[in-house]
Amino acid sequence: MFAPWFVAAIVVASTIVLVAPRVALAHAVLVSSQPGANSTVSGPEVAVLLKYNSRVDMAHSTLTLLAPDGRVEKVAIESEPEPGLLSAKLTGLVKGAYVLRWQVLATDGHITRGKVSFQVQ
Ligand SMILES: [Cu+2]
Repeated sequence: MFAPWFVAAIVVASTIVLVAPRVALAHAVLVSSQPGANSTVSGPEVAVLLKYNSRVDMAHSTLTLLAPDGRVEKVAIESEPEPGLLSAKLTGLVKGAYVLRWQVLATDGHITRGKVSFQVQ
């Protein structure tokens, strides 16, 4: 049969193959948000909090807001209260459907994008 060192080498190699892709996939995924996806909030001021599963680079992350009238405007990221949490403030929102689009750079160098749709009543 196989020598113990050979079996050990196979185990180590398999472990590396199984673990490596997970490390490579450690880019930022949105865990939760405020406003929540498809939620209804009150305007005209809406506080935004985006929580990611990993640390993000605030300076290389962007937010844009698609308004009910079709206008798209850039939203300034105010702060990162804790690693992986971005905060911003939306002002002057009228009643209607909005889409907040986000793009963040994770510390693994990967950019991820997504959107949060919500209604202002
Ligand atoms: Cu990644």
